[in-house]
Amino acid sequence: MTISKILVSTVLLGALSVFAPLTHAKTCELSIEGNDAMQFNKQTLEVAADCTEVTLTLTHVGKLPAAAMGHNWVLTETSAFQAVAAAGTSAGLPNNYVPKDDQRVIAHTKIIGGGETTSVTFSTSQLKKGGDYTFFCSFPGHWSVMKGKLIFG
Ligand SMILES: [Cu+2]
Repeated sequence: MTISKILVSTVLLGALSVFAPLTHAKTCELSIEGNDAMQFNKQTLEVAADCTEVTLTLTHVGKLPAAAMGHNWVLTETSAFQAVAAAGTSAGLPNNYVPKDDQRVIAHTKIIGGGETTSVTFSTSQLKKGGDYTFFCSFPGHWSVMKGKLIFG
């Protein structure tokens, strides 16, 4: 970040704190692992109600390359997840198996291979407390087993 961007951010934060003194930004950290056996190590991820942002870190603890056993982390409403997974297969690896500019995608990482780590930060303003959200890997064939629920609130 350049000095001028930091200064602008500082000024903006200062202005926000004057106009909205009760609003506190809180970034919450989530982590999950994928492996060479096509598995995530968690079936549930929980985000506390006071988190304003979430940073999700995905680590591929296997050894296989992305072309053979790639993993990503995609979040949608549960009602949309199968359709988004199918659209992701059509989108292909150059698009990280995620449909471009699709409003149903709340957040996603890129596809990574064994030994790699990636992360994504997103605002919880897109989430409703108590909503039904599914995270999954959209690599073709993975989403039927590599999936779980994200709970907010
Ligand atoms: Cu996968």
